Amino acid sequence: MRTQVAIIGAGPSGLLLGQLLHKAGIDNIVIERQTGEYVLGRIRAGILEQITTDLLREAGVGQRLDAEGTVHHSIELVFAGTRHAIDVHGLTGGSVVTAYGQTEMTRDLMEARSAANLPTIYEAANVEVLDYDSNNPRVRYQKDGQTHEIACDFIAGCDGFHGVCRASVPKGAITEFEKVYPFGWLGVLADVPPVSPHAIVYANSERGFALCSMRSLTRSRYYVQCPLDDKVEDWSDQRFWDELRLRLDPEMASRVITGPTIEKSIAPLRSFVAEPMRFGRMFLAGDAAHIVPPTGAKGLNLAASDVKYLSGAFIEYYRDKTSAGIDSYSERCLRRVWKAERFSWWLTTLMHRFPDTAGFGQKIQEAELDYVVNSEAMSRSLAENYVGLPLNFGER
Ligand code: FAS
Ligand code: PHB
Repeated sequence: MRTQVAIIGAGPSGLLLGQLLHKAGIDNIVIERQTGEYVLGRIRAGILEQITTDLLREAGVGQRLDAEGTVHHSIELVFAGTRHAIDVHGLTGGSVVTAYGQTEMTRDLMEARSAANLPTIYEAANVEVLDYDSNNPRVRYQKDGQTHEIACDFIAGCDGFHGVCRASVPKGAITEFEKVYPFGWLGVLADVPPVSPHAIVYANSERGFALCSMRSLTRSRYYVQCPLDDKVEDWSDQRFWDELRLRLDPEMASRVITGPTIEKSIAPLRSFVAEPMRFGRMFLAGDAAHIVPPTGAKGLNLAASDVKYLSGAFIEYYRDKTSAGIDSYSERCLRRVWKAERFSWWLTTLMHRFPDTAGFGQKIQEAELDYVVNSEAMSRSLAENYVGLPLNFGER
C-alpha cells in the first residue's frame, strides 16, 4: 500500500488530522491498534476551546457540536466555603469554551471518516515506524495473521502517551521533561442534570480538589482528587457523592443531584513534554508529544492546535511546494505547548491540596486564591489562558 500521510492512532488527533487532510485532497491512512468501540469507550475530556470548535467546523464535523454542545461564559472557583465567578467571556472580550465530550467529538470524526470511505486500519498489531529519517518512510503492522507495509511521504505520530512513535526515536535524539503529581483524579459520569449547567466549578477544600462539569444538560461529569494508591473499587457511588458534596460550598452541595454512575475511573496527573516534535519525516502530535494535568482542560485542545499546525504544514507542502510549515512545526507547537503546560501546572498547584504543603505553603495558596478572585489582572490572566491563547500568541 502507499499513501501520502500515514497517521498512527485513531484518537482525536489522528482522526481530526485525517479529516482535515482529506478535505484538502491529501491521501491518508489511519492505523489504530484498538477497535473503534474501544477508542470510543475511553471517557476523557469535555471542554473545548474556540480554536478546537472552529477546527471541527472547518473539518466539516461541527453539526452535532453546534446542536448539542453547551457554551460556557464563566467558571467558578470555590474555596473557604465561598464561590467566586470568573467572567471568562467579559474578561476576554467575548471568548467562550464549549462543553462537548471527547467521546462525541471522536464519534463525529469516525462517522465522517467512514462516510467518506477513508482507509482506517483498526486492530493493527505490532505497528512499526521505519525509515522516517529518510525520504521513504514506511509503516509496518500485522493484522489477521498477515504482515502489511505502507509506503508514505510522512508519518504523523498521533498515538498518545504510550504509543510507538515517540518510543521509536533514539534516546539521544529526544529530550523529555516530566513532573508527576502526588495524587490522581477519580472521575465519574452520571446521567443526572449538572449542578452548574452554565459554569465549570473548581473547588479547593481542606479535603482536596473537586470539579463539577457536564457533557449535556442531562449528563454530568464530576471529579475528586484522590490518593494515587486508591482503587476505583474503594469508591462506592455513595462515598463519591458524599465526598463531592463535602468539597463544595454548602449552597451548591445542597443542589447536587446524585444517581448511579455509568463510568468511574482514576487517572494519574502528570506534566510531560518531548522535544522536538519532528524527526525527519515523522511528526508527533497530541498526547504522543505532551501531557498536561487535566485541571486546565488543555490536553485535548493542545492536540487540536498541534493538528491545526501540522495539517497546515502538509497542505503547504503539497499545494504550495514549500516545506516552511514543516520546518517550523516543532518550534511553533512547543511555544504553545509550554504556555499550556505552565497554565495547567499553575491551576493544578492553585486548586489541589499537596501532601507536603502545610503551614507556609498553605498560606501562600490561600493568598494566591484571594488575589486571583480580587484582581482583575489576575482574573483576566486566568480567563485568557482558560479559553486558549491565540495560535499566533507572541509571534513577532
Ligand atoms: P489519544 O491517547 O486519545 O489517542 C491515541 C490513539 O493511538 C489511541 O486510540 C491508541 O489506541 C492509539 N495507539 C497507541 N499506540 C498505538 C500503536 N502502537 N499503534 C497504533 N495505534 C496506537 N484532557 C482534557 O482536556 N480534559 C480532561 O478531563 C482529560 N481527561 C483525561 C483522562 C485520562 C484518563 C486520560 C488518559 C487523558 C485525559 N485527557 C483530558 C487528555 C486527553 O483528552 C488527551 O489530550 C487526548 O486524548 C489526546 O488525544 P490524542 O493525542 O489523539 O491521544
Ligand atoms: C471535563 O468536563 O472532563 C473537564 C472539565 C474541565 C476540566 C477538566 C475536565 O478542567
